[in-house]
Amino acid sequence: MLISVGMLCAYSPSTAGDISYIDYLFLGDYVDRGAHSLETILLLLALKVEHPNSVHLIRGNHEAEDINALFGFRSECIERLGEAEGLETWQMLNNVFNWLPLAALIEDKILCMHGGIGRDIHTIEDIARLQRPLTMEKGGQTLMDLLWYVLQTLHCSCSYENGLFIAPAFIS
Ligand SMILES: [Mn+2]
Repeated sequence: MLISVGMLCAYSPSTAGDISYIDYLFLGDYVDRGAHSLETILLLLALKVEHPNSVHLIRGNHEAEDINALFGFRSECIERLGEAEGLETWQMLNNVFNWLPLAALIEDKILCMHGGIGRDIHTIEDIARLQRPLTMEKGGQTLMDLLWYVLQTLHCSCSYENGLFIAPAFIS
C-alpha cells in the first residue's frame, strides 16, 4: 500500500476531490513501494509546494535512509539517474524525510501516525517535543513507535483512547 488518504472536509459532488476544497493527509511510505518511488515522492512534494495548506505529508518507516537503502529506493535513484546524481538525489530526499512531521492531529480529535503510540507516548507533547530534522538514531523509542509500532490486538484500523481516535496508517 502506497498511501492512505483522508478527506477532512464535507464536500458536495461538484467539489469532490478538488484540492481547493479538500485537505489531503498522506500517512507515509512514499518510497519502496514499486518501481516509481521517484515520481511518487516528487509529485507529492510538488503538490505540497503548490498547496501547502491542503496537502499534508507525515513520515512513514520507509522515509529513513537505512530502510530505503535496503528496500529499493536507493537502487531506483541510481538506476534512473546514474551513480553520482542518483546518490545525490537519494541523499537530498532523505534529508527532506528527516524534516517530515511525525503525526497529525485533526480538530483535536483524531491522532494520525504511520505506526502507533507504543508504550512511551502518553501525551501529544511527547510527540511535539521531538525536534526535526530527526534521524532514526536521534529519535529513540518514541520515533520508533510512531513509525513502526503495530497494535497486535486491534480488529479495525482505529481505536479510541482518552478522548482521541488513534488512526495509524497500519501498513508496513
Ligand atoms: Mn510502513
